[in-house]
Amino acid sequence: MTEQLKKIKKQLKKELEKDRYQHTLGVMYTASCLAMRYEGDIQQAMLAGLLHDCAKGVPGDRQIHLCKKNRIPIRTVERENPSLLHAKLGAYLAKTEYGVKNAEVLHAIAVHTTGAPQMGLLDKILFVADYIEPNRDKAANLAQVRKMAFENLDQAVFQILHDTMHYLNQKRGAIDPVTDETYQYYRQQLR
Ligand code: DGI
Ligand code: FE
Ligand code: FE
Repeated sequence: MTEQLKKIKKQLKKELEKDRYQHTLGVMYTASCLAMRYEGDIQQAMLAGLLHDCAKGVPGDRQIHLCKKNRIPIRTVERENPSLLHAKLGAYLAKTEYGVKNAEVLHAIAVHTTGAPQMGLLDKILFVADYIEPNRDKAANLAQVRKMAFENLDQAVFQILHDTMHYLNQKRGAIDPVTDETYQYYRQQLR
């Protein structure tokens, strides 16, 4: 593990709740495995995995405050569901508080909750790793998605979006237009 990763890991251990920290390590190692499988940059995958939820411990009202203060635009769906904000705010904090300079890593963190149409390899690796890491146990079709992740990454991205839309519809959660757009994009891609 690089010195940069070791240092950030120590910092996050203090910042995050125990379970969130364990999840973060799970995503870091799962992302590294996916990078091996798809010939991505392993260190970048680990860095994105380690930091992706770095803003998760910040309370909703403070997330909104920090976004306003730092001129990060807040959309209506984000104001109404501040849990969506930790991705964008996380990318900002990764840059300003944890010293990450790599634009691809920051982008992957920024889109990790909703996904985005035309995601790059690192974006997809983080999006999938977040869903399948070993500590996860609640999502539908987990065993199937875990296997699929190592066979066809785009298919796994689509399946996760499909199951997330279903989950949000069932619990009547607001669907972020970006989640919907991403879902439609990958559905079209796989036709
Ligand atoms: O931060 P994590 O819990 O590790 O994972 P995450 O950042 O992917 O957030 C997962 C939650 O985000 C999950 O409960 C589904 C939710 N989510 C994803 N897309 C949307 C969404 N929630 C709303 N309200 N709208 C969305 O479009
Ligand atoms: Fe997250
Ligand atoms: Fe996460």
